[in-house]
Amino acid sequence: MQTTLRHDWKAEEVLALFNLPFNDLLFTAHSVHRQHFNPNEVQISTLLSIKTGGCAEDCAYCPQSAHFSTGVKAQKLMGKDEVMIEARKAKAAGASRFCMGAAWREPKDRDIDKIADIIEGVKSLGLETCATLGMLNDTQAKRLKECGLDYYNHNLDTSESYYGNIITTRTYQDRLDTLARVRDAGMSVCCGGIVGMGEGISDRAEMLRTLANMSTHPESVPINLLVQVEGTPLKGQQELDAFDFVRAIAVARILMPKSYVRLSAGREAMNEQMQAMCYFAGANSIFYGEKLLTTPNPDANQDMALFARLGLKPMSAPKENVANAA
Ligand code: SAM
Ligand code: DTB
Ligand code: SF4
Repeated sequence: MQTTLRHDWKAEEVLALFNLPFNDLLFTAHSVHRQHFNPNEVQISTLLSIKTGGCAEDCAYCPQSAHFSTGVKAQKLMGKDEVMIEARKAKAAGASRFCMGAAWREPKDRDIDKIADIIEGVKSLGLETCATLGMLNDTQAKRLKECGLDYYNHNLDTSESYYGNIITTRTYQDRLDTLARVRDAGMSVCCGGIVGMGEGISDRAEMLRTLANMSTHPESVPINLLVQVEGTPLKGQQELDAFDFVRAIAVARILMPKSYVRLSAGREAMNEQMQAMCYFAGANSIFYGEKLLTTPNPDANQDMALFARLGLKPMSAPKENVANAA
């Protein structure tokens, strides 16, 4: 079976994939995965919150929003030296990419000056760099590209129709505009979303269809399982059926065959069998290290033990920083 990259998926087609019998869906996704990737390699990124909490936005899932009392202590932007210590540790632990997250609606220009210096430092260690700083204007996107930022993460989070239930302080179009600026500036795009927020299958299908119908697929597609944090409006949400999460990974793989699909937040709540199923369904990237931004992630040696049991290998050399053919 030969897959070509498509950008014209129809809503019914994507929904039909979600509704396939589980075995048919997994078989298709795994076959697509094998055509484009070594199925036994996983890309490893480490995440660091360089500016934590106190965020002006009201994203209903987020422990860092100033609208909710979650116990997250607000911290100002970290200094370069502190970030470099963490980046060196990430590299020594085997990460190929270092992702820096800031709880901002959007950065100020003076923040970008500091971030540019940090990015140059991290890059000098031979790590790929990724940042997620909120909305960007054109000038900011160009500056980040110039200082050597490889990836920019900005998620759609959910479908356009469900979006208003989750965030009211910025629009879906705002997100698409930032993503277009990142692409125009020549950076690779890391864009995905969250499942388990009470959305329906059609919302998951719609979100993945929006990503797949972009003129260039995001190089990296993080699929997060909602981490339910005390104090956020989504705490107490009905837990997602594990198979529905695996289905979302499989459909992302089929729709975006050459993209790295990241089994992102939520692994603490997944057993090893479920994670193994995600790798089979086409996930080939993870966040590695005991913390995501503010919530726990499995210990690195726990992940390495699972990799050993499954015969998976971390991808060592940065080799994904190549924009997909359109
Ligand atoms: N403030 C910037 C923004 O929103 O673009 C960057 C940081 S923000 C924390 C990055 C992403 O983390 C969000 O878009 C969301 O997809 C994910 N995220 C945040 N809280 C989460 C949670 N509780 N569970 C799963 N994913 C979460
Ligand atoms: C993404 O899609 N997930 C990451 C990263 N991009 C920035 C963040 C997950 C955050 C989970 C909640 C927390 O730790 O605060
Ligand atoms: Fe702020 Fe980002 Fe959290 Fe939304 S997801 S509240 S923008 S840190």
